[in-house]
Amino acid sequence: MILAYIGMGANLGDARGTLLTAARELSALPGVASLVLSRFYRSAPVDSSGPDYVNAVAAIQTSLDAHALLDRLQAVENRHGRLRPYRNAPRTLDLDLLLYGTQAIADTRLTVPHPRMHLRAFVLRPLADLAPDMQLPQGGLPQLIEACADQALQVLPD
Ligand code: A4P
Ligand code: MG
Repeated sequence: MILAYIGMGANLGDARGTLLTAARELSALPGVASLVLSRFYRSAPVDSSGPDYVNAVAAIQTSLDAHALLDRLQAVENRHGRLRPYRNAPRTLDLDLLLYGTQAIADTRLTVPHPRMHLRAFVLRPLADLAPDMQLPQGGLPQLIEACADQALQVLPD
């Protein structure tokens, strides 16, 4: 089993409801043994447009290899009506593979660790809910969060 972290985001439709449903769908996938979800955060779009985003991170234990997991993530995105009209377009659901164990992957389909995760509080703050002591290649989470441009994140109540 590999411990993988999935970044979840949405800014169209019932964003929070979609993230909750998607988390349930991920936990029910064959090859996914457990799922723990962070708190939900609201933030303004970063390098993107449209309504505010809701973001969260899920930690899963999985026997799927990284590319098979990406296939499943994209299938869940598509089931929730994800369209890709242009780069960073508003979206009903975005599921990014942030970390897959300690593996570094760089091929035409997949870059892991996710190349922009260390720059984004909307990823790092929910990640810190699940793994406060985690070290990324660029540093620890508290220092990285402090250096992020997107500081105005709001924790959504349960
Ligand atoms: N791909 C490569 N590596 C990965 C990976 N680690 N995880 C490839 C997932 N996919 C990966 O992804 C495009 C291609 O990236 C895929 O076909 C896959 O083979 P996509 O999901 O179609 O497009 P995307 O999500 O727009 O791209 P990307 O690069 O993930 O976007 P970002 O950089 O994550 O930005 N602001 C707020 N507040 N909250 C957000 O959630 N999200 C974005 C998306 C911008 N601004 C935001 C938010
Ligand atoms: Mg994506």
